[in-house]
Order: sequence, then structure tokens, then C-alpha cells
Amino acid sequence: MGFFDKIKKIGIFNGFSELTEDFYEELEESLVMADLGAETTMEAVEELRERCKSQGIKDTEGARQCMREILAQYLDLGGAYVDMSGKPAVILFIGVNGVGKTTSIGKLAAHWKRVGRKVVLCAGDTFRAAAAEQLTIWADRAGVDIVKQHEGADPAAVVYDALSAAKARHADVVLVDTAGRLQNKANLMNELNKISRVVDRECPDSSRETLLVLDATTGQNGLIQAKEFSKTAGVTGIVLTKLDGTAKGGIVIAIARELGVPVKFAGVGEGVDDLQPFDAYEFTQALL
Ligand SMILES: Nc1nc2c(ncn2[C@@H]2O[C@H](COP(=O)(O)OP(=O)(O)OP(=O)(O)O)[C@@H](O)[C@H]2O)c(=O)[nH]1
Ligand SMILES: [Mg+2]
Repeated sequence: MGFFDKIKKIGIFNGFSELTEDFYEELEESLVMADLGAETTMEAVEELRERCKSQGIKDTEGARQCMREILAQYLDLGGAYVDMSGKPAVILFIGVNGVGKTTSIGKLAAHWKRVGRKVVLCAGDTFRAAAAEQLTIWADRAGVDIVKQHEGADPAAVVYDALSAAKARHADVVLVDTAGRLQNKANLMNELNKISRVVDRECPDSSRETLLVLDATTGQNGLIQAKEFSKTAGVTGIVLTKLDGTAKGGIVIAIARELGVPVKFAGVGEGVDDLQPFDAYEFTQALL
């Protein structure tokens, strides 16, 4: 079983044998239903028509293969991997409430620990006491260190502590949890700027990533969030969660196409192993 077997396939290619006008129409419809977005759907189907014509493809199996290639190209923006060139690599996780920020951090911590990296978690969500508790459970499960403060503490101060710990322990990566919030709140920008200044001062040689966590099941709403967050926060990559069992996986392609931000990780479940580096080829194979 591949990693993406839990996402729902777009079944259209099975219902037709020839590339009729009906086929193309239904294909368009099913791509829109899968949340590829109208714009990206139109482009992709137009390109499919042209390629099938120029390459003499007449059957749906050939068209399926061709469409996989087109969508994989849309997704292939380079930079699918996290920049860990500087030490420590500081990775900020942002996004609205409940999308899976804390869970994704826990999964990644376990993964990096397993491959021999030294990880420090930073409980930058000081909004609720329960947030640090939840992150502590993940830290224990993964066997990594966590730095936290009291509820209501300044997130930038927690980051400062985490960086001090990271330097003292020669950590490779610091994963920073943040409070879930709306994308248009002015305080997001203030908080991120403040954190950024702390990192500049304390760890000038660090590499940085700001990963926006999106819930795939929210479909087009996820695209709107991505647009707003990338305006305010300088997002370097997307973590797309809850792809398991959703028929809206196409949102990945809409985001990559319309925002030009690469999807770096994908979540397909609540377990510790249910997060993987995003592979465009594997994903389109599973989707179509
Ligand atoms: N099915 C599924 N559930 C997930 C996935 N990722 C996270 N979840 C679940 O989503 C819920 C919310 O996850 P959290 O990690 O707490 O989300 P958060 O973004 O930190 O939320 P706030 O801190 O409230 O902003 C939890 O029940 C997770 O188990 C995933 O890939 N698939
Ligand atoms: Mg959280």
C-alpha cells in the first residue's frame, strides 16, 4: 500500500473507454468536485486535449497517464524539501485552529529523531495551557526535548528559550508550535516579526522555514486561507493534513498552481507515522 492510498480516487477514467466530448465534460466536473479549482481545471483539461491530440492518444488509460503527468508538473515547484542547511533549522508552524499544527510537529519530531537528528520542540502556542500539554505528550512519544513557559507567556520569549536550549544541546532542528488563529489578524504579523528578530539575533546562521498547515477537508476555504497567510507571513511551504478519506485532495494542485508555494508534507491520519514528505508523482498516481 502506498502512502496516499487513503485518499479518494477520481474515478472518472474507469467509466469511459473513448475520449468523447462527454468524457472531457465529466472529467472537468470531477476535477472541480475534487477541489482543483475552476481555473486550474480548465487549464489542465485543455492541456490534456492538446497532448492527446498531438500524441495520438485515443483511450482513457493513455489519457489517465497523460493527466497524471500534467498534474505532477503543476505540483513540481522544486523546494519540496525543508531547508536544514543552517544549524539549527528553525521551522515555524502556522495556520487556523484545528488544522493539525501540533500533530504535524509531533509526527515530524518522531521522524527526525528516528533518522538521527537532534530535535527541540518549542511550545509557542501559549494561548491555552492545554496546547503545551498536548505538545509535551508528542515530545515524550517522540523522545525529544521540549521548551515551554506558562500560559499567556510571550511566544517570542519561548522561542528565545528554545533557541538557547538548542544551542546548548547542539540541536539540528527547532520546531515551533503557534496558536491557531485567523489569517488576517494583525497580531499574527507582529508575533512573527518578533519571533523572526529573536531568531536573527540568537541564531544568525540558522535556516528558516514558515510552514502553513492546511486541512485538506476544508477544500476551497483552504485555498483562501493559503492566499491570506502567504500575504502576511512569508510562507515557504505547505503541510497538507487530513488527506485520508477526503475526496478533496485536488486542493493541493490548486494551491501549488495558484500560489506557487510547494507542498512539503502531507498528513493521512492521526498516527505518528501518518506524515510524509510530499511526492507529486506518487500523489497524482493515487488521485487518478
Ligand atoms: N485524520 C487526520 N486527522 C488529523 C491529521 N492531522 C491532524 N489530525 C487531527 O486533527 C485534530 C487537530 O489537530 P491539532 O494538531 O491539535 O491541530 P492544531 O492546528 O494544533 O490546533 P490548534 O492548536 O487548536 O490551533 C486532532 O484530532 C488530530 O488528531 C491527519 O492528517 N489526518
Ligand atoms: Mg495546536
